[in-house]
Amino acid sequence: MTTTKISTDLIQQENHRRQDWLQQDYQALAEKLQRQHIDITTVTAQAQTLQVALPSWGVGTGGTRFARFPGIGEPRNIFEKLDDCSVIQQLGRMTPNISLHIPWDKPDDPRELKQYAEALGLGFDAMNSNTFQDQANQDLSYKYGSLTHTRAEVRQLAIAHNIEVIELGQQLGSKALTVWIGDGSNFPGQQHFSLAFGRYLESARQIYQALPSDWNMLLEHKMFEPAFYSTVIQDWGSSYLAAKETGERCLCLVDLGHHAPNVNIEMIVSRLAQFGKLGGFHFNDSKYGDDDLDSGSINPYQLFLVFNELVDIQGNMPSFSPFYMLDQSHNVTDPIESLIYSAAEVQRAYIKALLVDRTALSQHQDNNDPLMAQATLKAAYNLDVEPILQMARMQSGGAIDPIACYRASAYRQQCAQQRPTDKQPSGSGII
Ligand code: LRH
Ligand code: MN
Repeated sequence: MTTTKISTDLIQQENHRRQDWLQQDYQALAEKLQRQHIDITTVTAQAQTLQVALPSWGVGTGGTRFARFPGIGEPRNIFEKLDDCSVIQQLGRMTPNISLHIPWDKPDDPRELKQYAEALGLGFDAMNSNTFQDQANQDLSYKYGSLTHTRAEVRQLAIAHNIEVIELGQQLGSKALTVWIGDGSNFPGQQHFSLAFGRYLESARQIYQALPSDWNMLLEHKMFEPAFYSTVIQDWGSSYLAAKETGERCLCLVDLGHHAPNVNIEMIVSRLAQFGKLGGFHFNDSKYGDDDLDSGSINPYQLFLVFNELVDIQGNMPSFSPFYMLDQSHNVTDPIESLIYSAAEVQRAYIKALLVDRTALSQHQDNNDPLMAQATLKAAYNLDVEPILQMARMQSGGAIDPIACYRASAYRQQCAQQRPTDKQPSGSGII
């Protein structure tokens, strides 16, 4: 029996108040889709298969290098983070797994953590290593890099950390390791590009050798920050080359915020998938840099276009199942609300992509009819699929309106009672 943080009676009451309108809206959309020979119950069932992992580091209030303004009832440890994630899952029903970041979430007793998560009906998604910060008792620094550092002993320290993260992940039931490193340079001449990349490949191979046979290793590229002149794994090309050189189960992870403004990310998705190296996503949104804003909050059409590619790929490769995760920093909203809302925005993009008339689209492409090709995509994008999201949640025991339900539960206020806010001045950084 799963432990639940929100009373199921409250969810039923809140759903009961909205059920009739949902039925009306759902029926109206069903008739509209029927005209296109689409069965709404099939699409709703497909929507319920989408799962997006929650970032453990996104459950607490985030910050920037300037400041962090903690909210009330902040989670103080991984167990309270799991409690909050269980609320997101109970109301939204599409985020059953958590992606941990080590050592931020390093448990004293992995078995205890696994049992605690299982009691909440939660599991563990990809593990994230961290060689972009020095730990308190660390004698060798990552200041000038980690897996690509010029000194072998520093690289060995970073490799050992990644292997330790894999071993912990195995105890928790995870099936993937995400490797993002900030290694790079701030000035021309500071780093030898190919030597540094060569050191990366050697380190990645050593980590890959420790990878269990049913695991994936996900390489995450990023254009800049913390390095501001060059980054070793700076773009999808570098990531693809490294994944190819490292091994078959080494794939590329696309964090939407890690590209220059206006980069065509949906085409990068298509390329990586075409060559069998698309392994996962960190969903978020951004207007300028790696802003880590809520998914779909700035450029929802781009999120739709990414899923349009993913549905097309899935159509040709049924076994295609990338790791989907949110990677956001919630600086001014209640993180639980932002994660509920963002997961739903990812699901909305997926549902709209499922509704694209792909036969018509390929005809317009073959006939070089750009207007009708674009209009075919827009026809799906412009549909209001909210009734499908609500029905998918209600049918799987969640809330028709999860934000309203969350606020009615006063869960955050309860946490404020149970979790005294640390009066410490607001440090910076995301945890
Ligand atoms: C780097 C990144 C990476 C995580 C970190 C929290 O910007 O996207 O995925 O390790 O954020
Ligand atoms: Mn990321």
